[in-house]
Amino acid sequence: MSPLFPALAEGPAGLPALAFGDRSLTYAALAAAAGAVAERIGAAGRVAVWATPDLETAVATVGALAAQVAAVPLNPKSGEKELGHILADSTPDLVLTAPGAELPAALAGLPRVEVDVRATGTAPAQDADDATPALIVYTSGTTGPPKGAVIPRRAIASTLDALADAWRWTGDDVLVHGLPLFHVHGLVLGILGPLRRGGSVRHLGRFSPEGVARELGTGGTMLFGVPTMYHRIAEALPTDPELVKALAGARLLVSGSAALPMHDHERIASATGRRVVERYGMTETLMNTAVRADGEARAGTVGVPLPGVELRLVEDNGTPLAAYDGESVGEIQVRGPNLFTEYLNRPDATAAAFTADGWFRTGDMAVRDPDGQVRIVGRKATDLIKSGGYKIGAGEIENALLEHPGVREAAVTGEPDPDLGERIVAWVVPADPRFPPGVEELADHVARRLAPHKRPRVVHHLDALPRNDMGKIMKRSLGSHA
Ligand code: MCA
Ligand code: AMP
Repeated sequence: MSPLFPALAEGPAGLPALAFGDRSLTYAALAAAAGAVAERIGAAGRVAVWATPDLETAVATVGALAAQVAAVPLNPKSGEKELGHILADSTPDLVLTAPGAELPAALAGLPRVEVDVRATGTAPAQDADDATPALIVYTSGTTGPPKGAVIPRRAIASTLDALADAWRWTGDDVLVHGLPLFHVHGLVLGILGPLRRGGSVRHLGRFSPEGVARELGTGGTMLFGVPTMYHRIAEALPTDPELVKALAGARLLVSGSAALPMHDHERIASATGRRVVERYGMTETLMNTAVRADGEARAGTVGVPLPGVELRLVEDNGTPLAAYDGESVGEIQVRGPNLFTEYLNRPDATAAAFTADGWFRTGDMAVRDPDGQVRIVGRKATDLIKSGGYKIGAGEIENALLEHPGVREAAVTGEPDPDLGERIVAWVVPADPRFPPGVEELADHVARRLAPHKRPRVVHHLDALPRNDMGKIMKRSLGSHA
């Protein structure tokens, strides 16, 4: 397979590749620093990356890819239980960090390699097999702890090239975003994407509408974000003429990771004259569909299948839907070079995720318009919650809540939230009704064990959870108990 980043070897050496605030690296400096990482980790089986929103995370990942060592990006806000699970499951040989980063106790047992962005080294020349695991990204399911999706080099190359085709994404583009770097959206699309094109990325460190206005207003051409970020932009537009100007001047505004509500689409379009385009992907599949830069930006659709991606809608019994009538709903199944290989150490879950002939079951429900555009209408599992663009399993939060001494029983649901898309709601039967644990206490408990974005935002106390004759919790009837 050809190199993932041709520009690193033969590209515009003096051009900017990465910028995080006022810290930046040219292609030549990135090649040298990533080469030094590759030299140091060459013999490792797998490495963890402490994925803070910094230059070092990008250099660490490019270095691991150059060494052909699979990288496991870690959320630096992971709680002890989640981190413990990911480390026990992925067994990295070492952890790559920024110099001086403070690491939690769970990582104390691992050798620590600090990334020096000024170092000079040369990545060992190796023939890369496109099936080689490049990244292992942890993603939540409905129950149990997150699973590690093993993403091969082939998937990264094919998804980024397909997006380049859809969006006319070239080395002239300057991408702006403030996405976290431990998920596909921020890391693969947001960092590896520009590098594969020989273009550049300006990362905001932390998302803010002001940061977007500044970077898009001074040369940025594209913006990537989750709907919560576009919602916050839509809120800021009426009082921020700089932001209006910056968005109006951008070449492409892209939203993904969850559905962008029509109201935010409309507010941004009417203030800036620009329509946000959506694309649809998943950790396991990278990108499946996109609204094309040369296509009609019809609000509410996620566009058409990307080149190389086969996509079909199937009925409950597995029969593919024959017609694109804009009405018949089916589960999206996909096949193509963009897919992950397996869930690490979970052959059972891997087998269940695919049909006998290799289609991946996404669990997303959609219709297709007569012209082939895909519109997502829902999700098969009610126990998956999308909050701020993060996928969160109800089961893992319920398990964490049950470990709190004040909780006897717990159920978790998602409810609509204008900012987050969905917010996490906990329904709790207290161990002692006289001292029911409050929302702050339970939020802290979950944030400490799992991650802050998994914390419940609302807690309801009940005498008992509604159950059916089989003893199963009837989540759909919980709303009437609020
Ligand atoms: C508040 N905080 C707490 C607590 N309460 N921390 C610990 N314990 C507590 N009890 C802290 C938070 O950690 C955070 O800290 C601050 O308060 C505010 O948190 P919050 O309101 O939750 O969120 P936010 O920081 O405002 O974040 C909104 C966001 C974020 C920026 C939109 O949700 C985000 O970055 N989402 C992106 C998700 C994403 O990339 N998904 C991609 C996966 P502090 O202020 O220190 O930060 S999907 C994917 O990859 C597929 C392939 C796809 O299709 O894209
Ligand atoms: P994750 O597992 O965190 O990678 O999230 C993948 C899920 O995000 C998909 O299965 C969809 O449910 C959702 N998703 C991603 N992009 C979109 C979009 N543009 N519109 C609606 N849902 C989306």
